[in-house]
Amino acid sequence: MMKNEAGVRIEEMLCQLADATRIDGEIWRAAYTLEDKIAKNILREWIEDLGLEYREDAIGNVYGRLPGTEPGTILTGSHLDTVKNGGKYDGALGVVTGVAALGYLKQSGFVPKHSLEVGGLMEEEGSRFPSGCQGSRAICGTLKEEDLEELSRDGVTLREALVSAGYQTEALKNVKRDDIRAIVELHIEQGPVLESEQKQIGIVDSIVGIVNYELTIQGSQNHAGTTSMSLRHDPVVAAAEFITESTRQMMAQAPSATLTYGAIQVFPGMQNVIADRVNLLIDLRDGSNEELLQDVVLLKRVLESIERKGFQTRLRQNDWLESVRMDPNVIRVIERHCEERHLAYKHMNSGAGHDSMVFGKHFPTAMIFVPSIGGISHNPAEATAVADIQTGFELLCDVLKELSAQ
Ligand code: HGY
Ligand code: MN
Ligand code: MN
Ligand code: MN
Repeated sequence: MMKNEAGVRIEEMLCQLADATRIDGEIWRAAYTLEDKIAKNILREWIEDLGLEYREDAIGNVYGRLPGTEPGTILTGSHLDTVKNGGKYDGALGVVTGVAALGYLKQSGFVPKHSLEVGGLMEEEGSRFPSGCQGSRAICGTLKEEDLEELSRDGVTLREALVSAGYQTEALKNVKRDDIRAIVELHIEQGPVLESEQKQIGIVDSIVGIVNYELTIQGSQNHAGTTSMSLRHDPVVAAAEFITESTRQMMAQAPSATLTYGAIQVFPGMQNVIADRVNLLIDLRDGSNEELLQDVVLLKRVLESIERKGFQTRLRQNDWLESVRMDPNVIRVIERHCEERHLAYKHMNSGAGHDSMVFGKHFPTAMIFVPSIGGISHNPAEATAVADIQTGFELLCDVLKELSAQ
């Protein structure tokens, strides 16, 4: 057998998926777009070629299934969507490795007691709409009928996007699962810890809490040349002050928090116009829900200081995902197989969000991380060594076999 045969094949599959879904040279597989459809067609071909059962649900999650002899399902996989100008591995590695693992187990004659399934999940990133994890929320039954209207961006609601992509929104209630016994999601670490400590595997103990806001700071639109500096009400200056002051205070008072202003829009957006308003997208995270609540208080205090200077503001919460601990039994299974394979592994917390943070509230769930080269993610330069992919694949096969027999 060729060295790292599965790892090499998985890397090829990831390249195929990325190459087929590039727009203007960048990977951006947003939910319910042509790129999403292309990715699903490729996935379907792989799944069927491996002799697994293919299925798609009404929110657009796709599944490959290796049927078991008894009821109940062990789910692996991850998300199929990517951020704008994203990489090949975030999400896709878990999906593709899951397909490869189930294909390998089937070919080796393994018949699971409880069915094994790999899922390619919808819209984890918020790639299209203001909040993420729509596929996993629907599986858990927490995506509500009204969310289909409430979630909208650029004038398109989630329902409209679903309908235009050919999905039957009335079947949404059938997406909820009650057959899942355990979930294991394999993912790239997206940080530098495993590489710098020369570990092959990360076992995730918990995932951070995340709050996402959209903030509008309203100023007074006017002429750039005739309005003196002391008389203008420039929301761009207020936004700059808000960003620097909140960042400074957060670093000083909440060292474990991460605060990101990933998108700034200025309206109407011309060099000779003092802006009418500025929109900011805010991502705030912390290890525990208590800490996150305190961080929000800090953020709102800084915002009040901007309001006192005469700016009206509107803070809209797009998402609140609580931090969650992974399941101790699934963790133990992963750990035992790491020991058996003599792998260098490490328990760690995830600063990135995952479908597993939604699943973790409903099903026994845990995650396997593999190293990210240079700790880079949400970037086209994202990469993981083939040898590490191979290790992740082998460990995932072991873990799925054991979980399916429990
Ligand atoms: O935003 C996140 O942490 C993840 O990559 N969805
Ligand atoms: Mn991501
Ligand atoms: Mn991801
Ligand atoms: Mn003029």
